[in-house]
Amino acid sequence: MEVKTSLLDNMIGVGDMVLLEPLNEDSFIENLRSRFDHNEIYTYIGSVVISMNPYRSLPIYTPQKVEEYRNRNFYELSPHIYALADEAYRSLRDQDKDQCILITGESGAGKTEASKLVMSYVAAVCGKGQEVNKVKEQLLQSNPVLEAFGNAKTMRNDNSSRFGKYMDIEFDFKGDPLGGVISNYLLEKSRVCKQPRGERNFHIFYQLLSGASDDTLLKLKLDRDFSKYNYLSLDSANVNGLDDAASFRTVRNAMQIVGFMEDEVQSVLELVAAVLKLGNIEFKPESRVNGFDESRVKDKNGETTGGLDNRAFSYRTVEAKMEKMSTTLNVAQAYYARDALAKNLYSRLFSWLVTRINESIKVGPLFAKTRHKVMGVLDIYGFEIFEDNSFEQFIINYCNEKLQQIFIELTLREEQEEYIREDIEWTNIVYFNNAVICDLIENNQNGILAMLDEECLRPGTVTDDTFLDKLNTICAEHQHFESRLSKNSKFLTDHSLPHSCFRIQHYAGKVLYRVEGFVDKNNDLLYRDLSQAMYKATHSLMRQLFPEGNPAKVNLKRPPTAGFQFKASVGVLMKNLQTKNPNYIRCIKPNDKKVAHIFTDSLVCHQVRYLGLMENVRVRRAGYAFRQPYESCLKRYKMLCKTTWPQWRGPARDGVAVLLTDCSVPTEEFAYGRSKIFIRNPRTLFTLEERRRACLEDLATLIQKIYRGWK
Ligand code: AD9
Ligand code: MG
Repeated sequence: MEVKTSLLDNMIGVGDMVLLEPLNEDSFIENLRSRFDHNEIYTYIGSVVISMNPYRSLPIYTPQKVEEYRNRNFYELSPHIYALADEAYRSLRDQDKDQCILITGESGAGKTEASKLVMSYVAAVCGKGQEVNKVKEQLLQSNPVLEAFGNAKTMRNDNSSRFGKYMDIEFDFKGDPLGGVISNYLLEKSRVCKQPRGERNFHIFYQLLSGASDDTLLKLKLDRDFSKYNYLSLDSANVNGLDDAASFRTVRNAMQIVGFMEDEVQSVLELVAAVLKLGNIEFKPESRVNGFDESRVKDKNGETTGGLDNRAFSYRTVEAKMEKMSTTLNVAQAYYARDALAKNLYSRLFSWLVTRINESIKVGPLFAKTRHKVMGVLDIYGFEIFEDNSFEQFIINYCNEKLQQIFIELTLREEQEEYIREDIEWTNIVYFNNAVICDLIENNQNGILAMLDEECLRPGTVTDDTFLDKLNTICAEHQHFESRLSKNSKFLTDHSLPHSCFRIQHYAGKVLYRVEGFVDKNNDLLYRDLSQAMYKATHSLMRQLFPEGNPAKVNLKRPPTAGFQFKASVGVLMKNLQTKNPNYIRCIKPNDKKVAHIFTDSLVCHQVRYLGLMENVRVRRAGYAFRQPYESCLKRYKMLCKTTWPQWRGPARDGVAVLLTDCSVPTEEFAYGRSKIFIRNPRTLFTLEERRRACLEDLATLIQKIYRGWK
């Protein structure tokens, strides 16, 4: 039987890099380019999908496309993210394997869009019925809500995720969605008070001011004019292609679908307004009291703080050994306290939103106890290199290192180890393993995060510089670490490294980090007076967000640092991912200008290199595209030959041998492992699948005939 695979025929370039001839970096990039030029933005490396950001909407996500890809084999049609989504969904439904979709790539490469495409595809093909549709709608509508509060315009991306998100979608045994759970990772809250040049605050602020009715703004005591608010950057307040007012309506609508009550929405908007107003509080120096400077709120119209006890900004109470001491804050400290409060208020509001959404989308009590099949979708902030990089970039890039590590573990290392385990002849492929960089950051004894924590907890004067000194002495020998004291010259290409900086050679490139603010951001402390003032507020959601402000619940224990919490939650995430079958989408950004039609070779090449895509193809090529335990292989295809059908008596391995000979599969196409059969070319598998399908159809027709005969 002649079977066509779309990976080779009638195609621009080759659809699967595994089939590329000759294979080298130039031909790889050229293949991506020619496909991109013809709107073919997806290309495979075996089962990995490479996705090029087209920066314009393509007509390839229509309901017809969904139908086209539905229940089709991965290699049957031209490469598409839908094929990956379909494959993942079907293995989950039919083979009972939990799946995860891992989407990586740098900022602006298309991860968030990809995650939404996967979710909408799965929603389109799974289950039907009123209840199920409601669940789907709620899961999908959680996206606009979280994006409004957690995304912002940055230099790299007009809709950049400033938080990490992992969503488990849960299905019942039939593959109908039951609900989901979202986990969020460290929101970049420094953005609330200050944004780098050319960037904006979180979308919701602009959306609220542009899109809310006059009446709502009046109630919130807000002005439509962005320029009235210190926390809103003005040079880039309006972004081409973003309609804040329309987005506001979308977000309100989405909140309603997700299940927010009207008074909850109101409360949320009140707190968003409170953050804006906090930013407008100003302080003036007051006379010196007992020899100390003291600050007072300059409250122009008496409304900026909306009932908040202003004294919270003027004093700080320290409790030690049952004693309470009040110290006054000077003007700089008062501003610091104000900003700390705004950042905390906003990020706690964000976490509350996630919790609230989870309440709505969680699996109903009727199903809570039965086993669910789970599909996890991970969409985090992408790797970032700015001119000035701070604690936030450090955390974001650490997270990306961990994901790269998972990719290496599961695709490169695991693949090679399997050949050894199965005793299949194999030439080793050399690849860069970034485990050393992960270790530099997260090692419990002398990793950068541990040293930062040590500094934060150490008594005495702790500054960013003492932290850097510590790094300089301990990490100076590390081959991926650079500082002025660095003894390792391998990566030290210039001696112009500023005093207050260190540099890490990440898997995706070198990043210079400025230590200013590291200690403070890691400490993430809020003066207790402020929490208490918040707790005293009449606003019930506000009180709820600052439970530690409850005087009855004074806890002298220090909360864990931001770095510690992040590391712990990333650790849990990695463990979770490892229990699932991974599906990879590797996103690539074609240019730095956020525009369509431009493909910058050097930029693409850099990403192809650091994502390890060439190594990925080599491992795939040197090896076998498909493998299956003998028993499963025999069970699935035994109908294709007379000898093994209907019951093979004997070892499964021998049965598979008979099967492959009967099906005339050339001997160079497969290899026998200890427990599995290895098949080299996806085409072979595809041919078997096609034949099986034809066989089943014949069988069905036969049964119908017999049935009719009986009648
Ligand atoms: V970041 O790490 O969160 O800063 P992402 O998530 O990788 O980044 P995102 O998905 O937000 O990038 O994509 C950036 C922009 O590229 C989107 O806002 C779209 O305008 C554009 N994009 C990305 N993928 C597609 C696509 N498949 N079709 C059309 C796309 N446009
Ligand atoms: Mg994103």
